[in-house]
Amino acid sequence: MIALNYNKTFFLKSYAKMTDIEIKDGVEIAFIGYSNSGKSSVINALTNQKKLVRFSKTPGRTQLINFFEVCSDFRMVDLPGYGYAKAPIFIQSKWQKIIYNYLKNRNEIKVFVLIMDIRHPLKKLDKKIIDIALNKKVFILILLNKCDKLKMAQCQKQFKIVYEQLRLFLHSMEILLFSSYKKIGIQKCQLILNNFYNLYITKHQ
Ligand SMILES: Nc1nc2c(ncn2[C@@H]2O[C@H](COP(=O)(O)OP(=O)(O)O)[C@@H](O)[C@H]2O)c(=O)[nH]1
Ligand SMILES: [Mg+2]
Repeated sequence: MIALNYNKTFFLKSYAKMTDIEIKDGVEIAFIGYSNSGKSSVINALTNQKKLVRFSKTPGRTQLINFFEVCSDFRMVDLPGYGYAKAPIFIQSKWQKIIYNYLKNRNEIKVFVLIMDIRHPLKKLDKKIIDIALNKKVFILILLNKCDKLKMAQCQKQFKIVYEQLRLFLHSMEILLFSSYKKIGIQKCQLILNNFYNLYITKHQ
């Protein structure tokens, strides 16, 4: 069992369109969520780096598909956030299409990491992402991020709400309390991703 060294992650390349992506094979982990849910902060926390993924106070700024390499066969992909209310509708729907297209058609994706603000879980577009993953039979790792914002009892209550709503699908997903600020859930998340890497290399050696 190989443990990945997440600290060595580096920025690989950005793409505006799926058809431009020339990277192939290996394991890809797609980071998905509403803009401002904390995708960039989560990737920075997982890789123990402060500025690997630029994040700004202006949500919705990431408008590219950004690839980060953990090792030669394992990449993290930061997708544009969906549902940025201040962006014009046509821009929103354009980006939604790019995200859906990438998630549906990219075979390298082995895990969807769906990031939600623990205070507002399972919004409309989150459910759509879950549908795509279930149809594709891809594992979903749900991170209830910003759990530092709530007391433990409230965190558990929110966890239970999400757990109950997804009860039928728990065979292909895992739900974790997470905080990129307080570094909660990082190790568990890394272990789960390590498993997918090991599955891949066992099949391909
Ligand atoms: N309290 C708290 N705030 C967070 C956490 N993760 C991200 N944030 C904040 O949420 C905002 C959006 O984060 P960002 O990573 O840019 O989200 P993205 O738009 O999904 O990439 C920023 O102001 C972050 O500082 C967390 O775990 N706890
Ligand atoms: Mg971001």
